[in-house]
Amino acid sequence: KKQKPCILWFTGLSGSGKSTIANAVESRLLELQKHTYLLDGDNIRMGLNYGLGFSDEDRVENIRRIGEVAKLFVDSGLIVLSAFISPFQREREMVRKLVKRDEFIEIFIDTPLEVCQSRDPKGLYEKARKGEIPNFTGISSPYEAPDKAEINIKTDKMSLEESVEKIVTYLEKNGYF
Ligand code: GGZ
Repeated sequence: KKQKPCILWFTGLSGSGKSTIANAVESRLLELQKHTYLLDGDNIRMGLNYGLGFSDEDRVENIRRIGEVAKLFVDSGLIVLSAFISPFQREREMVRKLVKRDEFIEIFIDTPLEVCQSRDPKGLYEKARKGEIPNFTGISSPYEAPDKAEINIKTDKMSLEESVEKIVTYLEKNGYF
């Protein structure tokens, strides 16, 4: 089935729902017989970027490498899904410029910090508040929200199904398939 390659760049706080939504979008795309690849902490921070931590410098390098890998997959014709906090506007813009204009689709998983903190699925926010995790995004390290993301998802106002629908509809309407 025809498809136009692109990067679906998810950004948002820890616990915002990036991975959950990216995984659900990928499942939906596979049902539609699209060819995809999902980049996330499990396959990147454990491998290619093993050894990088959470200082500003390491996060910049993390995102730079992910951007370059995403570009390679776009060259190979895939719809790439990338699910990292990617807290800095500057690096997200850097990745945007690596590919053609319509090949970078920024998706802001806009979940308020308070909601992420109350979800706290891995107990990381609690640890961060106690000072046990340094440079924790939203607590002791900044998150720069996008101001012109192609797609905004408010997870406290939309279900997972609605979020997936919004993203897939955007791709259909804009001629990606
Ligand atoms: C933020 C951290 C930190 C610190 C470990 N700050 O909820 P998670 O666990 O599964 O997702 C978070 C993940 C963030 O890694 P990214 O590669 O997406 O970050 S970035 O784009 O900023 O490079 C969290 C865990 O790693 N984690 N320490 N200090 N998140």
